[in-house]
Amino acid sequence: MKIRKNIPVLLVVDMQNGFVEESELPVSGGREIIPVINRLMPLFPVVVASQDWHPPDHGSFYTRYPGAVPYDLGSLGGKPQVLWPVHCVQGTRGAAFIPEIKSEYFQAIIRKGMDPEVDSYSVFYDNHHQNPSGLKGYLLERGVKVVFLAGLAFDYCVRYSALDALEFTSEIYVIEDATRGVASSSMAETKKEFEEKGIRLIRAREVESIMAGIMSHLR
Ligand code: VGL
Ligand code: ZN
Repeated sequence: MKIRKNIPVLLVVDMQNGFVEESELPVSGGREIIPVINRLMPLFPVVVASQDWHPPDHGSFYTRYPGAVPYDLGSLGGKPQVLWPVHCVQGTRGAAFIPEIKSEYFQAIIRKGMDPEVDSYSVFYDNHHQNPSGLKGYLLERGVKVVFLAGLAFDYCVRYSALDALEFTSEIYVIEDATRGVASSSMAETKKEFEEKGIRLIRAREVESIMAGIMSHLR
């Protein structure tokens, strides 16, 4: 039997119409990372995408709270909750993958945020850390030990997915020119937390050389 080790995955987080400029929950510079991610995907033996996939009455939407405006801080299920604009509603254009992203490289797609009573930033768990998506088991069964992350948004779904990946590996790389964030304050907070937890920020051009090193050990 071939012993597989250190298999790397590229997690492509929420590259959906709803998160690009002038869209539902706009992330500035979101479109700029499309070609970067398209260039990176073919380098990876495992590529998994996530898709924010909310019901129309999701509890993270400001529209559920009379008098609220988008980006207010509210609460949901007893936890602080940013009240987001309505975004990524199941089956709508906002929820669909950005047409320019080469989704043919996605080997698996994990949808999240379906439960109206809890938000789900991480691709691995809901925000209460109660319901797993199954992605951890999928990756472990495929021998994945190194996690690279790209996509939207750096300070929310990329952040919490990277932190949850610490459960099964300490080799986590967030590709800084293949991600964009919602707000500068939470982006600064994210960078600080990544530094404290040993999650590394790298550039797309460094990925190639790191991957060459990893893949040479796999042969
Ligand atoms: C996201 C806020 C709400 C994300 C999803 O993909 O980062 N952010 N839903
Ligand atoms: Zn969402």
